[in-house]
Amino acid sequence: MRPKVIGIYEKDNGILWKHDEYNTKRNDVRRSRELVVTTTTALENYDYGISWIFHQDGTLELQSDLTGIVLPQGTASINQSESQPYGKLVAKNIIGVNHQHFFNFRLDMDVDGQANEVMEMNVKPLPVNENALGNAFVALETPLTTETVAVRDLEMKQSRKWMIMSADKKNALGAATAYMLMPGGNAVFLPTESAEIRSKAAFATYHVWVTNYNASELYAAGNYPNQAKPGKGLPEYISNDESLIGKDIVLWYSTMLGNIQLKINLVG
Ligand SMILES: [Cu+2]
Repeated sequence: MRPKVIGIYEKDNGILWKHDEYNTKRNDVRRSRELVVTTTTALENYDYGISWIFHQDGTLELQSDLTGIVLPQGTASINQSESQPYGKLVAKNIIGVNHQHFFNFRLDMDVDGQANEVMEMNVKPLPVNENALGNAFVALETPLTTETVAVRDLEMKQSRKWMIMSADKKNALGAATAYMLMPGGNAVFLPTESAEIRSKAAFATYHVWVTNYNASELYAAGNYPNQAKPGKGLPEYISNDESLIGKDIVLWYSTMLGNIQLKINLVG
C-alpha cells in the first residue's frame, strides 16, 4: 500500500442517453464516459475503495467498494446445519460474523454560490376526497430550516430525497438551481437504544444531518472518536441549532452496509 496515492482515469459506461423515435424511425445513442477519482484504504481485514465518479450529465456519484477478507471467527462447527445465529459458516470451523459498516460523507455544498437551503421531498398520494380515481400523488417539499430539524432518515415509502438549493439563483424555468441527494442502498443502525456505541457513533443513528459550515467541524464522530466523551461530532455540531436558510451549509450523509454472509458452500 503506497500512501498519498490516488487513481484518476476515464472509463466507458455504456449508454448515457438513447431514443428510438417511433414516428421517424430514427435511433440515436450517445455513449457515457466517466471520470473516476479513486483511493483505496486497507484497514485490518478490509480494503475500502472510495471512488468519486463525474458523469457527463452533471451527476456526481460516490461509489464505495468493500473487498479484502471477511471478519472471521473460530467455531467448533464443521457443518452448516448446526445453529449459528451470529454468522454463517464460510469454511469448516470458520464463521463470517454478522456486522455493519458505517460510512459518513461530509459534503461541503456550494450550489451556485454559498447561500444555500435544503428542501426535503416526500412523494405521497392525495387524500381520497381530492383523489377520485385514487391514482393521484404529489411531491411535497418541506424546507429544513434549522440544524436540529435537519436530522433525517430515509423513507422508501415516500421516495424521500433532499435537494440542496441556491437561496437566490433561479434556472431558466424559474426554479432554484439545485443538486439532489439520490440515496443508494442503505440500512439502519442495528445496536439497541441502550448500546454504548450509540453515544460514540451517534452520526450513524440517522442517515442525514445538515450543519452550518464551520472550519473546525470535520468529523462526524468528532476529532477523537475512540477516547472522546459521548456526544462529540454531529450532536455537538447541531447543539446550537443554527439557521440553515441562505447559509453556507454542509450535508452529512451516512450509509450503512450490513454484512450477513450469503455463501454457497462448495467445500467437499
Ligand atoms: Cu464487513
